[in-house]
Formats: sequence, structure tokens, C-alpha cells
Amino acid sequence: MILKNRNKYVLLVLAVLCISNLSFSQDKKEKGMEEMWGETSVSIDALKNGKGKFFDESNFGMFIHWGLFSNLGGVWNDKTYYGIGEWIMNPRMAGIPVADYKKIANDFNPTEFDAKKIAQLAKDAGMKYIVITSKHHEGFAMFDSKVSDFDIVDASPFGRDPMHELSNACHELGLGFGFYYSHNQDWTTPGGARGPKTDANGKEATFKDYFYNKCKPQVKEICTNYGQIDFVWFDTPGDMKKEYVVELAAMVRELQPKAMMCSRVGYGLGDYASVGDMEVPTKRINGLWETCDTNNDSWSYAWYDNNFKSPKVILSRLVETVARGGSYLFNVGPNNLGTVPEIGAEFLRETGKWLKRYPQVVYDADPSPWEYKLPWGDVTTKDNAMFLAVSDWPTDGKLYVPGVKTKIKSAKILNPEGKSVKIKFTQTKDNWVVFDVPFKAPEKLISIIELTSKTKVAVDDKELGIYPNRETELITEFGNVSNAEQKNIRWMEKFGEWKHANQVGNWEKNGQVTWDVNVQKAGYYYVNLCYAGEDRLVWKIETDEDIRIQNQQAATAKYVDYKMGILEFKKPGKHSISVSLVEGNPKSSSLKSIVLVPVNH
Ligand code: FHN
Repeated sequence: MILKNRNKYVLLVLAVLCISNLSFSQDKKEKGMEEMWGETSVSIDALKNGKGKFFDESNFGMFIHWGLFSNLGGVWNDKTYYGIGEWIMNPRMAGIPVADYKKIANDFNPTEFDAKKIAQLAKDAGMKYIVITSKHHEGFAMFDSKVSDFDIVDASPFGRDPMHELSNACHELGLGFGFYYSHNQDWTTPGGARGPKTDANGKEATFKDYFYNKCKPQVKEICTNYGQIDFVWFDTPGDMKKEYVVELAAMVRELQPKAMMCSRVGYGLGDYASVGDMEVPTKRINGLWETCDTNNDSWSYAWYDNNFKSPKVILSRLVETVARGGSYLFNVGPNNLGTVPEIGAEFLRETGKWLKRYPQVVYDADPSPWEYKLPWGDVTTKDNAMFLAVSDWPTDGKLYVPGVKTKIKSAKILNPEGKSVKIKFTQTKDNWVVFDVPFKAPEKLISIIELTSKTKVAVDDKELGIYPNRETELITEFGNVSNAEQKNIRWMEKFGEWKHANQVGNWEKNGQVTWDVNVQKAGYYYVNLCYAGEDRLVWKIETDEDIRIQNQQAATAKYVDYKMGILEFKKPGKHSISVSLVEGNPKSSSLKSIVLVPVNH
């Protein structure tokens, strides 16, 4: 009996640990993969009007992860390792010894690398600049380095400097150009973070050795030998000492005064902030910032990874990033021969065609007046114009926009042929704007409606709209939380593939999340909750009209949508809706969102 209970206890502890590993914390072993990148200390206005202008207005750039790891494409000793390909050397993937890894250079011969073709792809995609890995954590320089022989010119049969070719190609096409450089981690150089602890003679190597013998001189090379560069993109500063970061940043500023430095240099010394990998923030962020995302699941090429984002997904994530106030750096991973996988390239060209039709929605566009995206798409602005980028076109001829406090002067659909068609609309006393739109979407990707008004459009984004013709997801980030803990979390799905969410857990007595909503139409709504947890949970959902649902559903370590029942809003207009945990483990029950779906739609 005691044994049985003990086993039960052990299982419970394991389950809790498993959930917390997956969802609530970053495993210590994963440190060095991604850190949270702080704010920058430089004055935003000064930057926006000076050297940051190009970055601020571009909003869309190409990131390239290319290195020796591309020659492996996710395979070592005939075994495929799933996850971010550039980490294949790491013990959490193939664990390749340094000496064996270095030998990969002997047959790295990317003969089909064509810098002009890659630069042209970026241009066709509508991207304004390229940032490429000059040296990733593996320590292999993709440029001709006089400081180390472990570089593409000296160690591989290829013998050319592709960084020269690419910087020239970018300059010829009028694209910006910049280098990624892993300044802290260097897995093959003695003294580099996670690198060998001793040198070739068995003598202990320090970070100082690595810094002065390799890192700083190589950064000097990339900042000297490639003309004017627009970006220096350091990564994973980890616990690098401040004195080194300060020294490196000062050198970059001296050699390349016009280059923008990403905050991942460390210690707030960058010019702009970089948010989490693969994260499109759900809430507006002020200041100059960027998110980097990848066109499939890995950053570098992996033979199996053809999960490429479609043009529609790329555009949606780009517009969402701009709508939250940031820039979108979108990655491609050339293969062992130096070419970008074709499906990904095709999707990028299609993305670029859309951007040619609607450049004003992205370039030099300002954020949405709403802090968050709307259920049908997103919004960018310029002066008194507002662009509704509708990715989920309504099928009933009505597009609803909540919380608009300004009188709208005109509305028109911008159609693909470059003509615009005026549309009718009404503004309700509850601040909804209801547009009469065609039943068929004007665009197959994202359709654009342009609104103008006498002044900049003002909105009330504290009341979240509940729509009569589509489902609405209310995430916990925009709820008011009491007696429970609200936290941003991230977790990996495949190794290195990050997911992010805001969630509420650690429920105490009377803990609840409450959203203020503006219901367009009274009536019945299905309610789903998206949560993770263990065993079975009972949740209660209540409105200010005393309508209540209470129900039990299963729970797993992964976030899943569960159907809770039907809720009625008796009157349209302002309401509140709250969720609380009635039964279940208050520590591990994690609520991510509530979804309302109109029954009669
Ligand atoms: O560890 C790297 C990873 O390989 C990749 O380069 C990303 C891109 O942002 N940066 C680091 C993790 O955050």
C-alpha cells in the first residue's frame, strides 16, 4: 500500500517536472541556445533620424545561416538529427568531437553558391538587407581570415570568399548588408565559450586567449574588409564579461560608425533590441526592435526540413511584426552546395510580388493603434491612413472593426490591379465600424482596405471585440489577473525550435482572469479554453450578466483547446468575462486563452 502510494507520488512529481520542463521554464542545459535580449541604451529618436533610419523604415530583411554545418544538413554518421541544424555538433544533438568536426571542411565545396542569385532573391522577396553568419558557434569563418586557418578559404576546397561576393552583390543591388558573428560561443577554439578548455599543447586556454587571438581580430576583419556594413549582429553573449563586450562594441563603432548593432552583443550596448527567436510578439513594443524568424523549422539547412512557411504565413508574420512596431528578419539556410532550397525561394518570390502591390503596408509603416492583432488580420498605419490587412476574409459580406473612436472619412479596397474600390461602412454607438465588403476576397494572400480620416485614427484597445461572424481568441496577456501568476513562457518543440506564450498558472483561492469585452451582437457563443495541465480540470467561466459555464475536461502537458459549453450574451456592448480554476492542481494548471465562437455563424 505504502509502495503503491509512493509510486503514485513519484509519478505525480515526474508529471509536474515534465510539464514544467516543457512549458514553464528553460532547462539549464539549454542555456546558450537563446537568452532574453534586453533593451538598448541608445536614444531611439536620435537613431531613427540618423543611422537607424534605414533599419527603421526597411522592416524586412533576410537572415542567412550558412556554415560547415550546412555540409552535414542534419546528418552525422548516417544518422539524422532533428532540430536546428547549426547545433549538430553539440552534445544534445550528434556530439561531434572537435577534431572530427574540423575535418568536415575538407569536403565542403559549395560550387553552386551564386551571391548574385541570393541577393536577387532577397530583392525579389522585397527584403531590404541581408545579414549572414560570418562565424557561427562552430567557429568556422565563412570569410578569408588571416587570424585563423579554420575558414572557408584556407580549410575548404572551395577556396573563395563568399562574403566578399555577397557583400558586393548586395551593394550592386542597393541592398543593405551585415554580418552575424558568434562572439562568445566558439566550440572549436580553445577558450571560446563551450570550446576546448586546453590548447594544442595541452595548456589551459582562457576566454581572454580566445577573445584577443580570434574574436576581436576577426571582428576587426569583418568590419574592415567588406566596405561599409549596415549591421553587426552578435549572438548569445551568455556570461561573457562586460569588459570584453564593451571593448568589442567600441571597436565596431569606431570601424563601422554607421552599422547598427543588435542588442545580442550584450549589456544593453546594442542599437536595437532583438526579441526571442521565432517570436512574433503578441503585444506592441516601443522602440527599435527586430524579431528573427526562419523559413522552415531550422535556421541552417537540414535535408528533411521542408516545412517552409507559405507566402501567406510569411506575409502575416511580417505584417504582424510591423503592426507591433518591429522589423522582421527572415532566415534562409543555403545547403552544402550553397543554394537556397527552391520551395522556400519560390515562396519568398511570391511574398515579394505582394509587397510590390502594397508596399505602403510594410515599408516605413507605423504600428497598429491596437496593441494586439485582430481576429481577421492586422493593421499598419501611416499618418492619417490606416491599412487593414485582412488575411481571413469574411464570408458573409461584413468586416467588423471594434473600438474605433475617430470618424472615418473613407474606406477603399486596394485591389491587385492597383485600382481601388470605395466601400460603404457604418459606425455604431458602441464604437464598431461595420464595412460592407464583397463575399470573395480581392486577394488570394492578404487583402488590403485603406481607411482615411481627418486625424490619426484613435481606438479603444482596452475593450476586446467579440465578433458575430468569426471566432475570437482572448489571450491571457490582455486579461486582468488576480490571485494567480501571469508569466511569459517559452519552450522548445524540436531542439532549438522555440514557442512562446503568455499564460496564467499558480492559482490561489479566488484566482481569476477577467477580460473586458465589447460584444457586437447578443446571442449564444461556444466557449473553448486553451490550457495545459495534468489529469482532469474543472473550470468556471462567468460573465457580468451572471451567465455561467462550469465543466470538466482532460488536461495534458501540451496546450490544447477544450470545449466548455455555450455562453449567452443577453445584450450587446460592454461586458466582462472571467475564468477561474475550480478543481485541479493549481500549480501546474496553465491557462493560455479563451476562444468564443458565435453559434449561429
Ligand atoms: O544559438 C543560436 C541559433 O543557432 C541561431 O543562430 C539563433 C538565431 O537567432 N541565435 C542563437 C539562439 O538564440
